[in-house]
Amino acid sequence: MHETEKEIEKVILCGVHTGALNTLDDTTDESMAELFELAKTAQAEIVGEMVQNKDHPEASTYFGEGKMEELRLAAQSLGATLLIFDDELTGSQIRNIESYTGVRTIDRSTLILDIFAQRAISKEGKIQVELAQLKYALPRLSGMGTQLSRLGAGIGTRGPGETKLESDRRHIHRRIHSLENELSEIQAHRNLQRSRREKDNVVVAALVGYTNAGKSTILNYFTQADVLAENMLFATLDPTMRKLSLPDGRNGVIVDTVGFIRKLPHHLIEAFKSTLDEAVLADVLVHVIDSSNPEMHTQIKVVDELIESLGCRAKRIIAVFNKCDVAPLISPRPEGNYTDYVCVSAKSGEGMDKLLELLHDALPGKKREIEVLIPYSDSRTAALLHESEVIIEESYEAEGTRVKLLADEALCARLEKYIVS
Ligand SMILES: Nc1nc2c(ncn2[C@@H]2O[C@H](COP(=O)(O)OP(=O)(O)OP(=O)(O)O)[C@@H](O)[C@H]2O)c(=O)[nH]1
Ligand SMILES: [Mg+2]
Repeated sequence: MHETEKEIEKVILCGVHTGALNTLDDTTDESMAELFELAKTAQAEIVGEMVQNKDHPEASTYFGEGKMEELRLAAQSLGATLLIFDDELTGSQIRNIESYTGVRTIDRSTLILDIFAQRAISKEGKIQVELAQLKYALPRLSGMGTQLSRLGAGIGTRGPGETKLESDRRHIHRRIHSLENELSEIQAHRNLQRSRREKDNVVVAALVGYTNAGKSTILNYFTQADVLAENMLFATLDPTMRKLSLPDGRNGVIVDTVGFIRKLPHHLIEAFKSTLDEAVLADVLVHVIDSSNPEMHTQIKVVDELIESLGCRAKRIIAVFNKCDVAPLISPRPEGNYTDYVCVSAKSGEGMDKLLELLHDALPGKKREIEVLIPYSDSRTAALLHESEVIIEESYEAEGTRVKLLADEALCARLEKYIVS
């Protein structure tokens, strides 16, 4: 079969610079740079960029009147086929901008959703993305361009166009309902797996962090997982779980999760709730930070805020300043919400032992090495130790059996009267 090559979109990126540099919602230079990366990730060709200094975006057209005209002319002369705005647009803003410029218009959220749609592999991931897309589209139907409800628009406010809109709405509601049902079935399966892990005392560490920070590379380092780790945004969508061998033999699992980014559409967070639960319910969070990125501090803030909004603030959090092979030296204890921190390079392996040590200490059920002397009269305790396979060294002496072993708190308490060191 022939597949016609997808035409490359020629894009102009648009944003408003409010000057309020300390708020994360502002369209700063970094946010525009990120929009650039996102557009590139979606395989667009960026032909221009337009930023207006303004207290806040205009309600009707986002840009002011003069800037709109400038945008219209620029779009014409550059042959732009798509305008991407850095903030979420309303349905009427989309409609107004499109009819003024004659160019299809989307916003940052739509772009992120589009990238997610390209990346989704698992059934769960696909459902989550579609759900987020539909919920995003619903209040914007009348402005959504040709895909859904263009028929009849512009002729009159009622008539066939309106009817089409209504049936589109109904259709979307039905679809949302059926997707939510499917998702809750998958969720039930996930819960079952989780309760099995809990029953087996499997401890869980979840990798969270800004997109492209190196989460998957860390997972691969520890577990030879072969998860796609790429220099691109949102390489990972599905949570990947791998066995983590802790030095004291405890059963651990490490989970890789979807990356965060500023201005992540809230419908997306909502739809990804079930996968993000893997992080929410983990014993320890590992916040992976790209310390070579000049925007490191903003990115830490974005992730901290998301951790907080997921209700995980009180969790034990290990901050991992990754990519230390190419990063400038980190100041002692950089700002952020975490219990411990470590500088590593998942690429060269530097600091990774220390990270494993921190995980070992932070995960529940930690074992420590003790030495006990068990009198020959207590054969039950000796048998118990042999069964639980925790013995490192054993020797028979006049007073009893001398055993060096790894013991968790419960076992330590039980052996207390025999402990010699
Ligand atoms: N120099 C250097 N590059 C690294 C290091 N760790 C990861 N990278 C690179 O950073 C890029 C992103 O790594 P990933 O592991 O895919 O990042 P991620 O956090 O999983 O990203 P998403 O899945 O997109 O959220 C890749 O090109 C890696 O090779 C490191 O320690 N040093
Ligand atoms: Mg990844």
